[in-house]
Parts: sequence; C-alpha cells; structure tokens
Amino acid sequence: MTASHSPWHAHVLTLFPEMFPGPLGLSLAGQALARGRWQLSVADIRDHATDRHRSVDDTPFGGGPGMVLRADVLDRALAAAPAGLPLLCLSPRGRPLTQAWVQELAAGPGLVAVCGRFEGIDQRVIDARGLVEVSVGDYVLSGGEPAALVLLDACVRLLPGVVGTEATLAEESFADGLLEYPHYTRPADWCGRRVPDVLLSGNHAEIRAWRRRQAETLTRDRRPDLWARHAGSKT
Ligand code: 9D3
Repeated sequence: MTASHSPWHAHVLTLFPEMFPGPLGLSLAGQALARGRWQLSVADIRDHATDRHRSVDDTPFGGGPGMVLRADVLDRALAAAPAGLPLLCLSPRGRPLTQAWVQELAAGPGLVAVCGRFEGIDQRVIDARGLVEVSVGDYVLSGGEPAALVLLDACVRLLPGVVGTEATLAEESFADGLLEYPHYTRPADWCGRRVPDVLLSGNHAEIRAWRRRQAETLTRDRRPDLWARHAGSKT
C-alpha cells in the first residue's frame, strides 16, 4: 500500500456530463487519470433543479435573444462542489487562457469549471461566488464544455509524471516563447524532398543554431505578437 495525498482535482459542472472525460479519458491524460495522478468529478447542473420540469434556464430580464442559466440552480451546484478549489467559469468574454495561467492552475490543488450553455449565466451568481471567467480564444463555441476540455488538457499534462519525459517539458521553457522549428525523420529523401543537410551533418552546434534561426524566422513571420514579446523580454 502506497500512501499519497489527494491528487489534482477537476470538478466540472455541466448540462452535458456525458461529454466528460471524453478525449481526456484517452492518451496521456487518460492514462494519468487511470493511474490516479489526477481526479475528475462531473456534476450535472440539472440535478440541482427543483421544479417538476427540472428547468435550469429562463428568459432574460430586459428582453433579448436566448435563455439565461438561473442563479439559484447554479448556486446549489456550486454549494455541492468540493471546497478550496479556484472557481472558474468558461465564457467567451473571459480572461484569455495563457500558458502562464495554466502553470498557476496546475501548480494548485485543482479547479472547479462551470460550463456555460445558453446566452449566458445570471450575473449575480458570478458575483456572489467570485467566479473567474476564462476564454480559450476569440472564436465562438456552442458551449463551455469543449473549452473546459482544452483547459483541463493543458493543466493535466503539466502534472508530475503525466508527460513521459521531463526533457519534453524542459525543452518547452527552453524555447522561450518561440514557435517550434521544423521536424524531420526517415527517409532522408521522400518523393524528391530532402531533409536539410545540416540535420544529417552530426554537427550539434550547427544543428542547434539552425533550429534557433528557423524558430525565430517562423515566429517573426507567423506571430508578430509573440515575436515582439520575445524580443522585448531580452532587453
Ligand atoms: C451573442 C453573444 N454570444 C457571445 C459571443 C453568446 C454566446 C456564444 C457562445 C454565449 C456562449 C457561447 C458558448 N461559448 C462558451 O461557452 C465558451 C467559449 C467560446 O465560445 N469561445 C472561446 N472560449 C470560450 S469559453 C466558453
């Protein structure tokens, strides 16, 4: 018997509990889940409805399209969530998720993720519970669940022992905000396309320098925003 304290815990509140663990039950995250490196609990928000029709939403005060997730129902679901975890709510108007934020969340005890549906959530429960709204990017999803899967995938892969080699994660911080250089494997000639000679040279200093230049050129061309921050971080 091996003693261990409680693993990193994700508690998801959703109207579609069947979406979890979904892809997180496979691959690295799924293996880590099966091995107890992290824990997932899923609550169906509808279980906290009280009326005969189990309704969770209602029309917006002030008018307008769509429906709003009721404060009372969501509040009961939050009261039943494990205590001591940061309370997050996936929302298209949330603070953009970054790798730095993911690192903070992965270093903590876990998180509670509320997945929105409908036009939105009653603002009063967001305020009363201090829910922190998180966005995964500037495009429109049909609900918060795929965003929660993205958030959890990003956190779980940083937990100790989830990604196979320490070297993989070390390499990431090593790349200091640049896009990745191009990769090649055998055959050295594929349909007349040859692998760059430098990679076959065995000269590791030259290979390192070539990869660095490739990463810099790619970042400057594709992601001027990242490039500006990278250049700025060195001055
Ligand atoms: C017309 C107002 N819409 C906001 C753009 C309403 C609306 C659209 C889509 C409200 C919720 C949603 C569902 N999306 C999410 O819940 C969501 C999301 C997203 O759509 N994009 C990026 N990140 C996220 S996190 C949650």
